[in-house]
Amino acid sequence: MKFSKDFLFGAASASYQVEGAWNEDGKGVSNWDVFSKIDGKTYQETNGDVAVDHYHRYKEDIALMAEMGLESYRFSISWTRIYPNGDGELNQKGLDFYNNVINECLKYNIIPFVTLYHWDLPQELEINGGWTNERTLKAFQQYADTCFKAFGDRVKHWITFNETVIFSRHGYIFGAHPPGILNDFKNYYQVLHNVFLTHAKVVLNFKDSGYQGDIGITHVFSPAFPADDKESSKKAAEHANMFDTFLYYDPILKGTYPEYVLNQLKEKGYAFELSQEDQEILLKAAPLNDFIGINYYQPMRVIANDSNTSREITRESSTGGAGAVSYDGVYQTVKVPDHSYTKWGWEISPEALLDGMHLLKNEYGNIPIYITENGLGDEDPIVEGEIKDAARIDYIEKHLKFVKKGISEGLNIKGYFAWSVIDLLSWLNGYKKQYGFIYVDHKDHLNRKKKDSFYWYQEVIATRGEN
Ligand code: BGP
Repeated sequence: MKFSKDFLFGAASASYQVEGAWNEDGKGVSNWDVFSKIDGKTYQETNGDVAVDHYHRYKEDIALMAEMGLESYRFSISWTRIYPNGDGELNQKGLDFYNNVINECLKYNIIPFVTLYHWDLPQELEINGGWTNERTLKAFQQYADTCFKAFGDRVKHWITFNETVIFSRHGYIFGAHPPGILNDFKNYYQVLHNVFLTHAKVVLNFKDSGYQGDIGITHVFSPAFPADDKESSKKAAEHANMFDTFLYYDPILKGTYPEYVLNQLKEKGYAFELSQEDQEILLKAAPLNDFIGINYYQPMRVIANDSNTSREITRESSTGGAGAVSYDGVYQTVKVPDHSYTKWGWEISPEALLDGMHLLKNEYGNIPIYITENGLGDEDPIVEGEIKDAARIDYIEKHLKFVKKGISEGLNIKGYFAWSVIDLLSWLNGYKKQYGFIYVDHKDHLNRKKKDSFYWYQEVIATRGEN
């Protein structure tokens, strides 16, 4: 079986991770521009000031994407290029840059798949409370509308937010993302809700204003499975899915929150403000989502957690990725000895992607799914100047096989975006954790070089994944 003509083969990036040019052409300062320079705040050896200089080299990069045969490029817009302070004055040069990127994609028939928010919040908004402040919620709606007006004649695929849960959890519980706060569960849940509500308002505006195209959100996707055969682990997996999947997918796709989680939060004193009006907005927007984007790297393997004492969650636990989550008295994630893991301890399980997507279908019906990120973070071997990333090829090949299987089983999967199109800045690991099809030589003027996986993906796209 081949992938159909309509299935989109893509690859992704995000503004802070690739662009650089952090203070050029009128761009304002983002929370990451500040946070990544605070000593001890991140694990990275460096920051995104220059990143891989995509801002100046987008033409070269998009030409390489075209050579690879890429059908769609998922990238994000840096809010502070458009509105340097988040709201207030508009920066024409920022609009010009993204107009150029979009036009360059279209020149090669590459479909631009645009994320409005991939974590780089204007610092002016961050210091005034970030996503806990109504001003940010309003500013985002204005920024989104500006983008729809400016680019909507050519952009037909919009993602409002990338991985709400990761930037909220890392920002308010792990302290590993801005604003760098530890263990503030109350604000973590409040921020989640504020962002879902903002998403709903943006979707309603998009549809009411008659903009043409598809709009959705991208969530991290780490479906939970029992780590062993114990009944208690099965129960723990059900609960983990409520906390770590349905809590995010329900408000978007059903317009409600899972009762079980709301009750748990009430008991622990973490309940967030949820007005009648908010609930009506969520309910109204839910059926208007055109797709759901899922970023899949690994599942969670869980067992019960009976502890009632609050475990301190630190930045150490956040580097383990989604697998390192635990909720006291409910569940905890564990490593399973005979499963395979990446160098960074992320489990490799293409089967769990398929099982997880069936879980989504059972819960939400057959809403179109785009896999908006999936890929292998590795330190790629260089042999005589060639980048021999066989492990990445193996990883993506296996995941695509299960995507294909999912389609044959009736899942409505519309496209696959590998993370990432080019080597870029990993939020917590600097430049040494590589994901790209294109290598960037940090010792030699950021020169680009095609990896083995570049040629492999080119062949996959050309043959529509026949092999
Ligand atoms: C996702 C983010 C991406 C990317 C990816 C890999 O959560 O949306 O921006 O960074 O994870 O993560 P990491 O770089 O930490 O390995």
